[in-house]
Amino acid sequence: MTHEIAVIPGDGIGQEVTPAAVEVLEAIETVDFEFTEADAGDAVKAETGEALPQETRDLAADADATLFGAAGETAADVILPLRQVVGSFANIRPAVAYPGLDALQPDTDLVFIRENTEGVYKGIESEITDGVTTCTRVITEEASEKIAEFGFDYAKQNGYDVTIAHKANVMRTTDGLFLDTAEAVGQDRGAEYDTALMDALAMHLVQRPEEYGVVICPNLAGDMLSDLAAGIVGGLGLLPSANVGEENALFEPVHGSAPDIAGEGVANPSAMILSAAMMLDHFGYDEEGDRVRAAVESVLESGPRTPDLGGDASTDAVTAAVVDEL
Ligand code: GGG
Repeated sequence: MTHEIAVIPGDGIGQEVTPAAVEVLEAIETVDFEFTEADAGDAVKAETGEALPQETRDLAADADATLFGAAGETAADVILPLRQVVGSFANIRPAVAYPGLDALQPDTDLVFIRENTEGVYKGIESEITDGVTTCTRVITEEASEKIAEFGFDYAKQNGYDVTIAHKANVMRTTDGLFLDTAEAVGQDRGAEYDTALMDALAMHLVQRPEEYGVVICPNLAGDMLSDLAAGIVGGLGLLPSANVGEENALFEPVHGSAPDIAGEGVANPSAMILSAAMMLDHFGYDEEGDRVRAAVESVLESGPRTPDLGGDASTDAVTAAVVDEL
């Protein structure tokens, strides 16, 4: 069976790490992919006036899955609509400390299960008068229940404890609903779980991440806490993600376009390659997904490494080493 994959490199280092993931997937002889590339992002907007052309939307909608690189200034016009195009309601973001790397917290093994459709990322903003702006935060029972069910299922299947992150002491109505709904899901299942105020949780994740496993969070909190977790495991070059829907999915690194290093050929491809491994899992190729993760882990441990991890290797050299390991 051939899987049709939409490949959308996007901006900045997305142009460098996305081909790396495709190269790794092409090296797996037991799975057949057909890759079709499309444009999105700042550069295509500058050229055509549109950050997400209709043909790119259509490609992602019709594909079996999408590999996405990175969004820059046009993130709100690119990655948020793309997540809608694939019907994604959950963003899975694992943050793992790999052996041999100089992680601030070497015992970290976290998975953020981020609500992917609402919160402040609903994009309802306005300037009501000169110098006064508003943002409407949308939290619904339906979306909160769906992400909590997904999070509790994921934790059970993968052997993690559950923490529900919220700020219901301040955002009483919106996060009150998120918290009550997620707790009800846990109680219905007779599952054990903890709840945590997301500001205190940010500190505890830095100090003692080993006490946490799956963290179910509202949208913005999931985006921020996962970047924080990247900081304790060695940087954003290490965190993959899966945007999961009922029938379609999109896989992307947690990092953005990194304009400071874009074009230099030194971006760490690990997050993008690990996102491709999550895509293999998604299609049921668990053994192949594990092989890719093992190859990345081995290269992270023994090198070559890109400059973000203290090395001087290029993106291409790291990718070639991962392919060799495979
Ligand atoms: N590949 C991830 C990416 O491009 N991130 C840029 C960004 O701003 N993302 C916002 C989000 O993940 O919601």
